[in-house]
Amino acid sequence: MITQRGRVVHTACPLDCPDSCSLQVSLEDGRLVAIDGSHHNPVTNGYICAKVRRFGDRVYGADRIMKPGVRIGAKGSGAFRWIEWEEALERVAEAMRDARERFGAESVLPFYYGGSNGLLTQDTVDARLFRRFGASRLARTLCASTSGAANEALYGKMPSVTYADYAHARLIVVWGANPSASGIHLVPYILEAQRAGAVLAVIDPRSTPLARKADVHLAIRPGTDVAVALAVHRHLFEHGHADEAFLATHTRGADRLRERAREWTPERAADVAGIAAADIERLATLYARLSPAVIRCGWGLERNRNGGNATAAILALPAVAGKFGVRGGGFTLSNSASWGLNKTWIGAGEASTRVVNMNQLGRMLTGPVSPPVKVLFVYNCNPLATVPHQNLTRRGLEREDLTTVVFDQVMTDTARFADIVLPATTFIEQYDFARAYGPISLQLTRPVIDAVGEARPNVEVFAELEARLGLSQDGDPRDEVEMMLRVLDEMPAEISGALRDGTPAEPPCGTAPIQFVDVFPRTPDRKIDLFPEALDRQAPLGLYTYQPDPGTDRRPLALLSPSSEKTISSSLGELITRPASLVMHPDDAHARNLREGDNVRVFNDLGDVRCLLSIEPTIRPGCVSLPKGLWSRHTANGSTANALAPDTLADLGAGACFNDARVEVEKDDSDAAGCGDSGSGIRSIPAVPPVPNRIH
Ligand SMILES: Nc1nc2c(c(=O)[nH]1)N[C@H]1C(S)=C(S)[C@@H](COP(=O)(O)OP(=O)(O)OC[C@H]3O[C@@H](n4cnc5c(=O)[nH]c(N)nc54)[C@H](O)[C@@H]3O)O[C@H]1N2
Ligand SMILES: Nc1nc2c(c(=O)[nH]1)N[C@H]1C(S)=C(S)[C@@H](COP(=O)(O)OP(=O)(O)OC[C@H]3O[C@@H](n4cnc5c(=O)[nH]c(N)nc54)[C@H](O)[C@@H]3O)O[C@H]1N2
Ligand code: SF4
Ligand SMILES: [Mo]
Repeated sequence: MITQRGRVVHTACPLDCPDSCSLQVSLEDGRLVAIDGSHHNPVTNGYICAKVRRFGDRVYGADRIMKPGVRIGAKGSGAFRWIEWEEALERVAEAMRDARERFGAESVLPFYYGGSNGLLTQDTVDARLFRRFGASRLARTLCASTSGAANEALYGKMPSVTYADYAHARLIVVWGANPSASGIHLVPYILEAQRAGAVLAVIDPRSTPLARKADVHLAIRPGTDVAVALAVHRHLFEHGHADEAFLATHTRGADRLRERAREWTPERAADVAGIAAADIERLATLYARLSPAVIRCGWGLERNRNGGNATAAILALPAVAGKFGVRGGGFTLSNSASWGLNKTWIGAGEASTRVVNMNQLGRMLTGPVSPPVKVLFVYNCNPLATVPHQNLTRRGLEREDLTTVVFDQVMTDTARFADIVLPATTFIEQYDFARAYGPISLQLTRPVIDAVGEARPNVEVFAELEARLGLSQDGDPRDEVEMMLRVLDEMPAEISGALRDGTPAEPPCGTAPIQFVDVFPRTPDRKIDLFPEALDRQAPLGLYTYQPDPGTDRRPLALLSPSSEKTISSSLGELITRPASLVMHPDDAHARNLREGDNVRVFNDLGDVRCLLSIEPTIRPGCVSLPKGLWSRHTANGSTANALAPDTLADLGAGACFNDARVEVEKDDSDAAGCGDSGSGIRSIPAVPPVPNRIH
């Protein structure tokens, strides 16, 4: 027993959220009774989001998987016979051996993403196992792949401005991010700066809480950011606001960027983006005039065909305008690379096997591919809820000749399709390292309660499988504690020393680096590459170009599916009891004769979603929105936004294009309307009177 009666213990949150809060957990008789923020991490400042305050409802909830199971009903029915770990692991090992024998080791596909964003629960023993086995490799492109490619090419992922430094800015530009839901600890620093006179600009098709507080809100058409950013560049170059001395000393490729920006007059960009030219000029003028100026570049804008170009054009702005070198100036994207930690030591070199793009899982499972996928091993991920083209993914998961293993904490939509389910521990039952990607912090998280049911940590399950498959080697860390210590040992001593002592660790760049004072581009020549040739060749039309709206299936409305305050991706979705509502602008509702609370069908050629309607002026006309991370139980037909998202790939980094979904909406008069019985065996949610379901 780790715990005793009535204690408060400290740990951290490793979920896929930029903030990585420090937590204090109250325990009684070894049970979690409350969870809240602590002051260990100054950015957490004693408070956390409402969803993790409810984390106990996941840990002890009705959806928790308590024991390994083997499927007894139809695929997707969620009916299992509960078995012992011994039998479950042997079945998994046998399926992997059998697939290797008959189709080659690449017929096994590990599938994992953001469930456990920590350094221990991913890319350690799991990677070692699948590399040694020779499984197909996964291109982890579901998120941040597109923006990461741009950041890597321009800046070599130079560390970003951290949250606290926003208080020093005179101009804050929040571009395609909604921190009020997706990184709440940034918000107080923005408000503090505003109180001190800073100007706030927000570029977002939705009127997010910060957009409503902003001095300038550009409610652009989704996917048009590159045009707007280039118009700002044009203004800087043509009105003498480009920092020519900085450009000459610290950058390459400025002339080519200048050339590409030339054609983007404010009028042309405004026409493409569906806003007023004067608003673009206002943004450009403010950006030229005010310093320190910081841009919070989010992930909303990367999720479309222009995402790579857009991110590159936005990230290039502080270089052209000369915004670096002062506290509160520069840009923020992801800070996950700030620690410079790698996993070259895990005991298995990078394999050279086939690479599968995770955004096209459905194609991979249903298409003619060689070898076919015979074993799909899902962990840290809920692909049926989170990857594009849901109907194709579902069809793949229904394949009778596919063995699907799902290793998760709760009975997710994907787990219901498993042939074998394995119960996983949560972050309060296991060790991990929580690395923030907004602020710069790294914390050791530790088991504060005993594992619930028969749940086991990733590290132990993958090590067990290795042993069964004859892939263990002498000296391999085997159990969780050994592996945790090994991760510590492989860190620079200053970092691991602090973590061992339970004090905050600092990376070499410090926790609040000033760009171009404390940190510099990590490109080979330490210059910013404003026109990376490789990217110019990679992007279908070249770098700093705009591809018009594909009008997927010629549908008129752009469907966004941004993060909501209720879930982290689909994690904790089991705790949402209300049916989902589509948010639509009053003009669009009026044009379709739709009313608040109507049952609607949102559709395109890929699928349809039957849900409720919420009419709100908080979204620009021509756009509609459903929350990211819904479960099948939240809609009347079991489909979510992902059923409408194309599995095409973004211009850079082969990233997902969730926000390229184009849809039409009509009133739903079918029998299924208003009831949560999805036909996929999910318990039904009766139609409830609609409430405005604000998802900001
Ligand atoms: N509560 C909560 N927090 C989370 C998450 C969560 O699911 N829930 N997810 C975490 C993860 S995995 C990530 S990656 C981050 C993502 O966090 P964010 O960077 O905030 O990304 P999104 O929530 O996808 O979208 C942000 C905003 O982009 C807008 N947007 C959509 N398309 C466009 C466009 O083309 N241009 C512009 N300018 N704006 C656009 C949306 O309206 C939305 O308000 O949040 C993390 N934090
Ligand atoms: N429509 C739409 N879809 C999107 C997006 C969007 O903007 N729109 N955004 C995308 C983004 S930003 C992201 S990051 C992806 C995320 O997509 P996913 O990686 O699928 O993330 P989650 O939905 O959080 O699912 C993670 C699962 O891992 C499980 N898990 C957590 N910890 C552990 C552990 O220690 N061990 C094991 N075995 N399992 C664990 C959780 O219970 C959860 O079921 O979704 C993407 N999907
Ligand atoms: S999800 Fe984000 S805000 Fe919530 S506790 Fe975890 S790190 Fe903090
Ligand atoms: Mo993400």
